[in-house]
Amino acid sequence: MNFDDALTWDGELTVTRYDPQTGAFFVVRLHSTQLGPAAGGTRAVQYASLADAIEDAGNLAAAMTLKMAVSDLPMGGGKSVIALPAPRHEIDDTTWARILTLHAENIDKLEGNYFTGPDVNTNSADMDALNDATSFVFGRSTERGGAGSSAHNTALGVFESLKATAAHHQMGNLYGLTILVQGLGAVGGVVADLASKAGARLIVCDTDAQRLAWAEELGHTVIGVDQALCTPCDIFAPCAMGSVIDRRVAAELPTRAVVGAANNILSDGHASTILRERGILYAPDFVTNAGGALHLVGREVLGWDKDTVEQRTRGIGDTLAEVYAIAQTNATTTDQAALTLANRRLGDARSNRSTDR
Ligand code: NAD
Ligand code: PPY
Repeated sequence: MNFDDALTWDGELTVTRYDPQTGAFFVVRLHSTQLGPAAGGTRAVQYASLADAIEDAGNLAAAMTLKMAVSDLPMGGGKSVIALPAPRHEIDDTTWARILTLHAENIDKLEGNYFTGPDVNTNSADMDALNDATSFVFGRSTERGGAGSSAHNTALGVFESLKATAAHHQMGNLYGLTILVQGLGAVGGVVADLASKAGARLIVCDTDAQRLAWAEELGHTVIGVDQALCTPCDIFAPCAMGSVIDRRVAAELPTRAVVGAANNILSDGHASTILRERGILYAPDFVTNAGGALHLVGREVLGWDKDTVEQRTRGIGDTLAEVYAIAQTNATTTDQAALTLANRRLGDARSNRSTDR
């Protein structure tokens, strides 16, 4: 086991558990409870090593802290990772049910300091199953009284971010722009749809042939997944997985802007500097993909109706414009500017607490 991450991570708590019966390894990481209980989804994927799973959970939990802070939501940041013994589609129903039962136990033991929700490979039906054994779950099905899938709202926030980015970067509106969407899943599919209706020309890729057939029927240009980082476009929209842009990719990506749904798009602290030097406008992911958090926390914690959730999600475009303005004023990367905005809120919470005493 590599302990480097444990020694350098700046979060509050890491919980791990191994289940020999299924081979699943559970990681729950609470990065911050400063603004409220930590919240963030449960991701169930295979990892090359347990150390990778722990590190991924830590990076994702830290991003949740920033997402909640920039979105003005009264929650902290956390995330669960279930490192699976096989690809999700190869895991049978009985094994999956046991994995969810054990994970519900993990969450329940945290006694409300952490709320989970859907993430990669978990959905509202899985949240219903978790809810059989713990109440600290967002995103149950609407039939079970939950907020349901957050994907549509996440896509709406990404769409607003595309518009705000085009406007700021002298590209006008989306009409006639070429947008490359990597990943046509629950979020990327809707992003492509909204952008296409706004007059953009879509280039798309996915590993799933069914999704590509649907895209072709709609008249989008389909490319191979290995072409995603070398096909020229006006805006690159990563909506599949994170860590797609390291410093090498940043130096060559043939685009004018990056706006996506994926968490932790940049795998490397230096990538944002290189993008900036090349004049590529990067929309920080924890700002653009906050529509899911606004939906789940808005509906289930703050009692917002659908219109309020939509109005707040459309406001993501204004938050992004503020980030771009800070970056210009401070002559920093947009990533640094978004951190400044998030830390302002985290700092306000700290100073409010000390004046309360
Ligand atoms: P999803 O699983 O529905 O979609 C992902 C899609 O990407 C699938 O169609 C998959 O086949 C495709 N894909 C996988 N590997 C690929 C590759 N190498 N190249 C191209 N396509 C590939 O997931 P989703 O809910 O649409 O989420 C997409 C991303 O957005 C994830 O990174 C997720 O963490 C992030 N995100 C989602 C939400 C939400 O509300 N769903 C909120 C915040 C962030
Ligand atoms: C994310 O937005 O990345 C999530 O993990 C979804 C989420 C948001 C807020 C609470 C729980 C899950």
